[in-house]
Amino acid sequence: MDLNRYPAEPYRIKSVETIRMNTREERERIIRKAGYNTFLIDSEDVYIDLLTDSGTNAMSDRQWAGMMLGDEAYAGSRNWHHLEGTVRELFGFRHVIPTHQGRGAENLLSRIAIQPGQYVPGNMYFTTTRYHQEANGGVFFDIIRDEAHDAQAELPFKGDVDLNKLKGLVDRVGAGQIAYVCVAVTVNLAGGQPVSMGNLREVSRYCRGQGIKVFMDATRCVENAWFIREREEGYADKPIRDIVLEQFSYADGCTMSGKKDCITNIGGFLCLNDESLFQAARELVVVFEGMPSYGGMAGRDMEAMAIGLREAMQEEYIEHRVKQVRYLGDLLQDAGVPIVRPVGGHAVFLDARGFCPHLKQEQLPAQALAAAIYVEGGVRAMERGIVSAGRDKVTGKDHAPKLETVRLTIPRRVYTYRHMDLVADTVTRLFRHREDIRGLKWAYEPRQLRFFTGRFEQL
Ligand code: PLI
Repeated sequence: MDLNRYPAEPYRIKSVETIRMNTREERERIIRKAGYNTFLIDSEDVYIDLLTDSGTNAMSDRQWAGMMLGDEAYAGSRNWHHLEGTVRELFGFRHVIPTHQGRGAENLLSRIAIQPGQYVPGNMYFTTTRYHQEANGGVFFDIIRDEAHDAQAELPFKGDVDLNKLKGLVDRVGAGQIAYVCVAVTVNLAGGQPVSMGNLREVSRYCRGQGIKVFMDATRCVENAWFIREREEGYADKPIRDIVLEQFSYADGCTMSGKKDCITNIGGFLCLNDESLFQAARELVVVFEGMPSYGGMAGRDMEAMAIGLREAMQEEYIEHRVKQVRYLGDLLQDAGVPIVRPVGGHAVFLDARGFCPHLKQEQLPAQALAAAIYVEGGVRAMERGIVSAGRDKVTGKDHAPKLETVRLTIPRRVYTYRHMDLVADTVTRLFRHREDIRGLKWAYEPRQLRFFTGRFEQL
């Protein structure tokens, strides 16, 4: 194996959790009982769990040691001061508001920064982000470059904002009708695709000129920084933490799911520079999350998050992280399996349209493919297509995204390269008899974020 292309783990294993493969017959019964929704399968019934990289991370010995230093006071916990100081130092924002996870921060930001009827332009939607924007009267408007919707377009920064789309919207509706611009680094549903520093700079310059605020979805900001260093001129020798800091210098604040790039199992926060927005968020956090010094987290969780965020910026960690994901992508690509190119930071996305050309989008090919992967080899993946996209709030019609994908999401520091071999083997075997995959129809469709708990039947 080429150790530069696929570096060895920069950690050794101190504690293990046993996993077990069940039989195909068992898995056929389990997936039927779960309504063909991988979210509804019990963890014990899964061999390799690639449902999400959210909260599924392995913490370090230092984080676990930090858990023992939890100061569980209701107010003014010392772990809060540690977390607040760490985020200010590493992200560069003036104010930090803790929340129980990322969507808690999205809820607060949407409530304080959106007036009903205002637009919220963003580089592709994310499920919970758009939910909170719309629940507060906002209208999501997609400003990602066109190629992000094309699984095969091989570009270094497929997550970039198309500035002409943003300018076109501002010219049409006026800057006063824009709540703020939301830029995700990286873009989850485009395949974990990064945004270039040049693009962040341009968006910031334009928005500042128009008096429009920019908030970043910082959830995978360290992975984004790694791609900037790998691909953008002038960054090859810059430390990751400097790149992260520069990214945020182009924003007025951010929402963060600590469950990803803080390498923890729970937690999040909202960052703001503006004083009046900060006051508004402080007033609201006590309603939805808890005191402004814990925001729904235990003291020990805040300690683990402060330590984890610093660990995420260690060079060896982030290089191994991104390249392990790439390893799985390369295996699948070499086997001829259609995947979203290039491989992003946290997951390999299978192109379900290419994998199941015999299924139409209304037959829910990605949902069916995720279920079939589980049956084939006990590997749990997630649908990221028409089911996740939900319905248009006004017309009630299904959003029909161009990208119909299944996400194989790699938890941080949890699995080895050999596990990736097994996943690739499972998916490749299924690919050889892909015409056996049957489409699905809804049996129960929840009204909000329907992918989490929806149920299906085979056609
Ligand atoms: O799951 P939360 O509430 O901590 O974070 C919400 C959230 C916000 N932004 C982005 C880009 C996300 O990916 C995200 C959560 N993602 C999940 C759960 C995932 O499986 O991708």
